[in-house]
Amino acid sequence: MTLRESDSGLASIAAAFDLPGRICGLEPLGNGNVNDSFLVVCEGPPLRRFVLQKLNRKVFVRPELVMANMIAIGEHVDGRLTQGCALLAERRWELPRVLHCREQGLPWVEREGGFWRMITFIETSRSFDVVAGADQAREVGFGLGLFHHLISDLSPDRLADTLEGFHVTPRYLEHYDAALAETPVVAGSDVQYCRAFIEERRGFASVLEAARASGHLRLRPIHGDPKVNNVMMDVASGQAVALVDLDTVKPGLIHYDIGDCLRSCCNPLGEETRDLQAVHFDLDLCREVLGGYLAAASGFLTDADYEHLYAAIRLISFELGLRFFTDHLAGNVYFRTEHPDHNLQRAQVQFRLTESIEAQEHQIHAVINELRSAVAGRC
Ligand code: GN1
Ligand code: MG
Repeated sequence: MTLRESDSGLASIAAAFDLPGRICGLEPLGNGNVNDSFLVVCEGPPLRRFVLQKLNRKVFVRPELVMANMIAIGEHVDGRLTQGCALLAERRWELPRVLHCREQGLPWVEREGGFWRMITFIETSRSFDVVAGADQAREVGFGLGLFHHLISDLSPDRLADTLEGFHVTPRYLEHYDAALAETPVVAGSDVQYCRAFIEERRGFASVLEAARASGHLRLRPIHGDPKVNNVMMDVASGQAVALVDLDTVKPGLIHYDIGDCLRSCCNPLGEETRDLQAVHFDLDLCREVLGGYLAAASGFLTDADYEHLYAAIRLISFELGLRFFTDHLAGNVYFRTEHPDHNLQRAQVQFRLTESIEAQEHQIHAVINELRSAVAGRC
């Protein structure tokens, strides 16, 4: 891998961090919708890889707090791992490490208004945009469960709320109403479908926030974005080895995470598909993801947590569709897009997925109850 001339600006930002060797490779990484990511390779032996990211300051208005959360989580998990964890007896588990800047010693670099950070790459691992099968689905669920388990004793007060309103569905409805009020009337059956879809589910949007307000569900530390491609899988064993993309770590409801993981894993066509009619929620994958999750996380789940699982799965799919559709109305200002109707297409994928979830409500409840009984039987 060689460093191209055009990357010299990037290379100088990368070189400001305390890397272990000369940079010999730098290329775009992944397909995030919000931040810019690059893979940085350092000369060896052995070759070492890192991830350079430019945080989107419109989304993360206090990026230094994002870094503080990331460091707090890392220190907490390190402490837990030092004490030993039975779930990790036969598996590797890592967190991306934050590198500091050589000169100021800060865990970030600011250049021309940009906020940059460098973290370690999880070696000999890879991620997938769609789940490849039952075993992998179980591993993704286990990875999220393990992540939650390892931070379940970290007080949410130790984390900053870096994205106020993130996953608070009624807030997204308010944004939607505001965007709609500003939008000239648009004809078009796709837009009409989305508008009608949202209207029919307005009342449901507050289900998790109402449970939080009444004390049924409580705030805990969450990942915030545990979609399938944020779970790194060991290349050799296929086991989950890390959750990455820790920008959205903050206090929240673990139901946001569980719902997000399931809406992502159980959509076999992926969130970018154009084949709207074929979008569906795969119940078998749901059983695997939730089974994997509970194998690691059942120890801290309450009855109320179980009782809100179905609502979480339905809500987070709906919410992501609502977010994409609102951004479409607002002129694609939040999510990165490749064509003008990209967010409209993504919204419809999530709404189709929500419909499929609703059509399988009884079966999903049955899976939850079956897994819950199995957990109770093991206790
Ligand atoms: C955004 O940028 P990325 O892909 O990691 C978004 C998530 C959405 C996701 C949908 C901070 O994540 O909430 O689920 O797109 N992140 C933020 O692909 O809004
Ligand atoms: Mg993310």
